[in-house]
Amino acid sequence: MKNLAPAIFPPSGIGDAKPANQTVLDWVNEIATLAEPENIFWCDGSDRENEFLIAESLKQNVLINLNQKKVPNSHLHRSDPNDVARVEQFTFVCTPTKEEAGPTNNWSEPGETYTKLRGLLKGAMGGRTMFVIPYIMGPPDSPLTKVGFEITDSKYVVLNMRIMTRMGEIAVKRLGNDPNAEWNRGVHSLLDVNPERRFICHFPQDNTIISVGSGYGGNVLLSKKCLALRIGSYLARKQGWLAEHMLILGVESPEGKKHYVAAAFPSACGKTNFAMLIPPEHFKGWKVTTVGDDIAWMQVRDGRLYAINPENGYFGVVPGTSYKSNPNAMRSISHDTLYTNVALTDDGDVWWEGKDGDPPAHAIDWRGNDWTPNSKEKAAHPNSRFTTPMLNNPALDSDVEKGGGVPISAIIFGGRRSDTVPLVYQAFDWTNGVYLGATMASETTAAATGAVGKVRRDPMAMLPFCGYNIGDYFQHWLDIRNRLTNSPRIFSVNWFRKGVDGKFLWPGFGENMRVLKWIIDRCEESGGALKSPIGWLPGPHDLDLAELDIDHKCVAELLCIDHEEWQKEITEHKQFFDSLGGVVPEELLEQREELVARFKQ
Ligand code: OXD
Ligand code: MN
Repeated sequence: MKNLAPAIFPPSGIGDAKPANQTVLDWVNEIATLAEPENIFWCDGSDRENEFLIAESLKQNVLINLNQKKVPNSHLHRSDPNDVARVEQFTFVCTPTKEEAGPTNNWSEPGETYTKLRGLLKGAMGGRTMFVIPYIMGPPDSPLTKVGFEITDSKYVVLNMRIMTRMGEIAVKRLGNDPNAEWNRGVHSLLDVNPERRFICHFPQDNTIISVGSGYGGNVLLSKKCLALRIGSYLARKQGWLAEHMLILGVESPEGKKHYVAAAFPSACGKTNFAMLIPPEHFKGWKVTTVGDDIAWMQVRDGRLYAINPENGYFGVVPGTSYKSNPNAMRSISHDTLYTNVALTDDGDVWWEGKDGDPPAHAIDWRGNDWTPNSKEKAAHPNSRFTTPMLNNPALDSDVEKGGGVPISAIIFGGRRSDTVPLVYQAFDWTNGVYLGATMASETTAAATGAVGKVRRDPMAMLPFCGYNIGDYFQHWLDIRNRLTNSPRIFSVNWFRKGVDGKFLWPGFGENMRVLKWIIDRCEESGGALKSPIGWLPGPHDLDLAELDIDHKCVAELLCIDHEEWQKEITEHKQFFDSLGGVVPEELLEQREELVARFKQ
C-alpha cells in the first residue's frame, strides 16, 4: 500500500489538501497502488500552488513563457501533434448492457473494460507525480452542483482544471464525510500519448471516468465533456433534470426587461461568440451577458426551466477570434490565460489565423516549427484553444453564481448548414421543438478528429455527449414538458447558410442580435411570424434589419424554404431515425408524419 503522505516534492504547505472522506482516500490509495506514482499531490487550488505548478511546468517545457507585458500571467502549451481534438471513436459508454448505451455510443462491457484499463494504468505513473484534484461543478450553493475528484499525472490538466472548475477546499467541504455522498471518480493518465492506447471510458452506473493516452482538453479535463455532459446526462435523466451542450446568455432591453436563452450548437459552431455577443449600434441600450458558453444544467422549478453553468471558465476555439468577431473574448484572453497550440511570435506574443492585424513576418507554429505568411501550414491548429476564467469576461452575467439558476425563456438549436435550414424559425410547441432538436444536423468541425465539413445529424448537439440511449434521452425531453407550465419557446437558427456564390448570406456575430431580438419578441408574444410547414418564420418586416447593409434578395434566400431541399431533409430525418434501430419515441415519429403532411397542404 502506498504511503498517502506527500513526499519531499512539493514544498511544505502546497499540495496537501487531503479530504477526510474515507471512501475518497480508499479510492486514491487504490489508484496509487496500481499506477505507482512517485508522489501524491493533493491540489488545493490556491494561488501559491498554481504559481508553483506554473514554475515547474515552465522548467519541464510543459508550458512556454509568453511576453508577460503583452499577455500577463499567460502561457502557451503545445500538445503532441497526434493529440489535438476529441476522439469520438475512442470514447466509450460502459453500461452493463449495450442497449443502455444505445445506438449512438461506442459501448464496451464494464468488467472487461475495467480490466483492460487497469492493465494500462499498472505502473503508468512511475517516476511521475499523481495529482488529486477535488472540484465542484456548479455554483457553491446550487442544489444541482456536483462534486468530482480527478486523478491525473498531467500538470497541464491541473492548471486547466483550476480555471475550468471551482477547485480545492470548496469541494472537500461540500463532500463532507458521508460515505454515501455522491461524487464522481475521474482517473486520467497520459501514458505515452499513443493513439493506440487512447481510451475515454465512462461508467455511468459507477459515476466513474477513466481516460488514458491523451492530453487534449476535451479528453482529459474530466469535469467537462465527461462529467458535465456524458455522466451528467445520465444522472440528469435519473434525477429529473437536463444536462445539455448549451450556452446560456442574458439579454436585457433598454427598459431593463431581461430574458435568458439557452442555445445548443455543435462544437466549434460559435457558442462562445454568441454567448458574448455585443449588439450593433442600432440596438443601443440592449445588453447581452454571459452565464455560460458550453454547458447548461437545467431543472424545472414552479413550472419553469432554470439553468446554471456548471463551469468556471471557458475552453474556447482560438482561430477566428478577433476584436471584430468577439471583443469580449479578446478582452477575456488578454491575461491570465492558458493557450494551447497557437503560434508564438518572435516578441513572445500569441498569434492565430483570424487575429486582428497583419500576420507576423515570422513565428513558431503550433508544432514548434518556423512559420512565415508564405508557409503552407497553418500557424495555429484549427482546434487551438484558450482556457480562461469566466471572471475575465467583461460581459459576465451578474447572476452567474446564483444557485437557483436563471429562468430560461427560449431554447435555441443551431447548426452549421450551407443550405436548407433558414436563418431562424420557431417550433410550434414543445414536442415539435423536441423533434426539431432531435433532427438537427451540422457540418463537422476540427473539434473532433475525422472529416471536416460533412453534414451529420447531431441531436440537440449531444451526439458525442449523451451518456445513455438516445431514444431514452428524447423521451426524457418529451417528459419534461409535463412538468412545465411556463415552458421556454423553442427555435432553430442557422448563421451559416450560403448563397449560390458560396458566400455566407448572413453577417453573423454582433448582427445575430437581430435574430435574438425576434426570438425575444416571440417569447413576449409581440413578434410577428408566418406559419410555414416547418414552424413559425419571421415575415419580411418582422426582423429588425434597420441600418444593416444586406440585400433584400439575401434576406429572402435566408428565410426561404426550398421544398426540394426539404424533401431531401425529411428523407434524411427518416434515415436517421431508422438508423437508431427502433428507439425513437412514437411521438417523434408522428411529428415527422405531420411535417410530411404539412408540406402536402
Ligand atoms: C468543446 C467541444 O470543447 O464541444 O466545447 O468540443
Ligand atoms: Mn462544447
